[in-house]
Amino acid sequence: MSETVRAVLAIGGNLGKRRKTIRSGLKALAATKGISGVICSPLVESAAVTPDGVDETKPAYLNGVVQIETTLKPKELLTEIRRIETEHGRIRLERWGSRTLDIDIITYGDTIKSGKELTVPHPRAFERAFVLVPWSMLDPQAVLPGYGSVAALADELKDQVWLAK
Ligand code: A4P
Ligand code: MG
Repeated sequence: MSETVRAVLAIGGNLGKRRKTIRSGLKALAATKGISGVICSPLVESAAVTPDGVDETKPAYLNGVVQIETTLKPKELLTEIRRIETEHGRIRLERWGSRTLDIDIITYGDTIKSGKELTVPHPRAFERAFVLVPWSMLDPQAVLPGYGSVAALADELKDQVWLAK
């Protein structure tokens, strides 16, 4: 039997019926062999962050953070989340471009690794309000390996997101 690891995922999108797509993405995660105990944070809304900075002309994002228990290895988990993104109409055109559904691996247990295909913890999680704020709501005690308390990091950036209606 493979070891069960707790992983934290970020889920979000800014195109189409955002809440419906996220809900469907969560169902797809829960239905995936090797993934159990799917719990999602409250969803927050924020302006699109692009390589040129915040762009309020782009559709706003809806984001949440998801805790899972998994027996999948990190690369297997990445394969499954890519499959789920594609099934939800994700098309990759430009870096940080608008999308129906994005799922990123924020942490995988306490693993720290930097690779071509996968880096965990996610290299930009520490500076992203749309990850830190919902994560701190889901788990006020959470720690981002290498950076410390998620709640403390979230507190610095909380003005950048708002609770989705
Ligand atoms: N990859 C490496 N590490 C990881 C990881 N920990 N989790 C690789 C997931 N993927 C990881 O990702 C590009 C490649 O990163 C993958 O093929 C994988 O091998 P992608 O999902 O195809 O493209 P992306 O999401 O545009 O790239 P990236 O760099 O992950 O984007 P970010 O940093 O996640 O930013 N603004 C708001 N308000 N809300 C958002 O959710 N998201 C982004 C995407 C930009 N602006 C946003 C939001
Ligand atoms: Mg991504």
